[in-house]
Amino acid sequence: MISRILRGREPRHVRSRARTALVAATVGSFVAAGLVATAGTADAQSTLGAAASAQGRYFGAAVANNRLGESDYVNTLNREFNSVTAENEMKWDALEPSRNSFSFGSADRIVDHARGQGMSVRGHTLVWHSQLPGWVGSLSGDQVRSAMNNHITTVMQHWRGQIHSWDVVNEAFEENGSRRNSVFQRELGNGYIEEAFRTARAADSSAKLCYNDYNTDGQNAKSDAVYEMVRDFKSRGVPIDCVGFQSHFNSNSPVPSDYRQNLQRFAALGVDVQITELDIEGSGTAQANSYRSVVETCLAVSRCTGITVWGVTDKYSWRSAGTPLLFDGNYNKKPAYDAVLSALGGSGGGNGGGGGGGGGNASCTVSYEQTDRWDDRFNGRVTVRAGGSAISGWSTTVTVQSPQKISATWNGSPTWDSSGDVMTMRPNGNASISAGGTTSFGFTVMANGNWSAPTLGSCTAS
Ligand code: 9MR
Repeated sequence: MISRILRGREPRHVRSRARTALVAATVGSFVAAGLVATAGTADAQSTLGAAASAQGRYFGAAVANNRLGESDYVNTLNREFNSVTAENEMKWDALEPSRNSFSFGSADRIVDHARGQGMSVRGHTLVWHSQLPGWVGSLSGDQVRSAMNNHITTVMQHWRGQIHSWDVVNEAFEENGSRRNSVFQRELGNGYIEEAFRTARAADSSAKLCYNDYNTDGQNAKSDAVYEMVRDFKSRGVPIDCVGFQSHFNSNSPVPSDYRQNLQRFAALGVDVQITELDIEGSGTAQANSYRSVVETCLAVSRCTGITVWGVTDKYSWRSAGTPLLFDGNYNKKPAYDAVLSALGGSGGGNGGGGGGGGGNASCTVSYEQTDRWDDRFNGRVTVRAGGSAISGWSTTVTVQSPQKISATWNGSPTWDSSGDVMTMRPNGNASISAGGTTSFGFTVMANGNWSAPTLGSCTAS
């Protein structure tokens, strides 16, 4: 199964793929950006995920476990998106309905589906006043503290290494910038947010830790208060890595004119910014233009690492009547879809049904995740995803940093440059991938003291 390539020190032992997969479920981490090293082809990409990936971003959707049996839903999700958020299944009421009794089944199904498709996962959300089971509200003082910390720790450890970013605290501020009067605020005081972030870092150090809120997209009293909190956290070394801007827009709450400046001022504090729950009520050209401006905003802010839309189809949106998403109720691409794809530098088949997207051009993208780690080495997996057309061959490069050495590979046929640091990987068997489909290969890196993630070159398809 494993083709061993002798480069530098040998691993003490090389595990089987099955064993590796098992271990990967419990350990492992995404790389620095919390997600992936990605690269596109020179050709325009024909899906949202591939086009975003070519820009170094992810493009995700909120999904509901109970829709995963609907083929149009799943096909659209699998084809277009490369990150998912559980719309409700990772909330406190779903995961811990009674004290210290956890129920992971529905959320596990979403995570398993995503990972099986080579998609990454955003975690939403650990500490929130809403969708909070009644038993939490009836606790007081240190009981709230221990319940909060136990919830964060148990949930994050359950998916340790599998979630690129977690919304650790959600919606903790009022519109005027004061703290929301939640059970956490009442019983624990201002320090609860800091405590939640510290607990989260200890539970899964591979996840990016985000604060997430709505109506913070432009500069206002609420976003000023969040900004001040993040500034304070960064100055005192409280672990925070990202701020999520939900970006639920409609005619009363349009895309703000200072959206970019606002995201930029947060990024300047040294955190990533993410657009986490995007939807824009409306239709036609007006809606398309608003979506375009959101994508352009993210692309203009180098630390804007990805966009998640709050659902796949208008049919199941929480604001269904406002038709706020990129696919209509029949999974047709809307003008907003075309605007987003083109703003991401992609091009596709224009409006149309849930077919395979555009095409003709062979293209692929690659993404990396660490799946395992030992004292002296780690395993990586690269997922190769075909664009909107089936491909019959692919290649990509994996570059490690000296003194790292790749000591084993599997599911691919490698060649090496003279330094031994750059591995070009090609298929070693059936090279075909269907449109939007994936394959993966793996390798072991002897760290030799350097634990940085390898970088990927662009994916070349034929
Ligand atoms: O989309 C979610 C909807 O299905 C739930 O009924 C609702 C319950 O509060 O939560 C919605 O998602 C919210 C998200 O978790 C946090 N930001 C606001 C979202 C829209 O209400």
